[in-house]
Amino acid sequence: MKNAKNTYEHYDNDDVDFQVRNKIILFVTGNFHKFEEVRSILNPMGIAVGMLRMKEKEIQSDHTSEIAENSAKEAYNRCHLPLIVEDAGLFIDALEGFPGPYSAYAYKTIKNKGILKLMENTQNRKATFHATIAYYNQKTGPQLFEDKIEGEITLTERKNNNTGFGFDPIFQPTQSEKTFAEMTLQEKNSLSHRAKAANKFAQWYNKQTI
Ligand code: ITT
Repeated sequence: MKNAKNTYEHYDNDDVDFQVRNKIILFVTGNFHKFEEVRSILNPMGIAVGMLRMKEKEIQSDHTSEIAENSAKEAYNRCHLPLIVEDAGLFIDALEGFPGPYSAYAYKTIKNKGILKLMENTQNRKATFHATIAYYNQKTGPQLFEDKIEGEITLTERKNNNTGFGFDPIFQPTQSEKTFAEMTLQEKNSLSHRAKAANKFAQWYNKQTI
């Protein structure tokens, strides 16, 4: 009993809070695919990550970095735990960067078929996926990690069963013969915008003494 009491005395609320805080990062997202992709990068690098569905209203901006930074601050102000958010977008050259920051809306409304329709007579199929991961905790404030992957919009949707999400069936990275939706999670993670940003984040995080 004495030991138990000592234990409680030792780990007062602040200590417990501190210890838990430094073991788990929350990924604030409503998208389970994104969570799975990021978790499969971070876990092997010793970073445990939990998914928190707490959708904030996103600001409008042309840059995924501004959206991610703002969302991270807003989410931190609500839950006061170390967290990441990620904002991604598909920027299509021939459509002047559309859907870019409007990717979620475009996917919900016109979907892949609508994008292919817009590109019907277009020779220039170049497109880039951008991702920004924003980390936030009280000590570091916002920290941003960005990357991108170039490729092209395919002529038709191509996918394997149960792999990929969103624009994956119409995006083929330059280095590959497959669309993202024809790849395994590991294959997508070896190339993707999100995986590269997650790697940058993990390398930075593992050097911190927070
Ligand atoms: P959050 O809750 O994390 O915001 P979301 O699905 O709204 O989830 P984003 O705003 O980052 O995510 O991305 C906008 C859309 O872009 C997303 O819904 C997908 O349709 C598409 N997208 C993003 N990353 C993608 C990827 O790796 N592969 C295919 N489509 C992707």
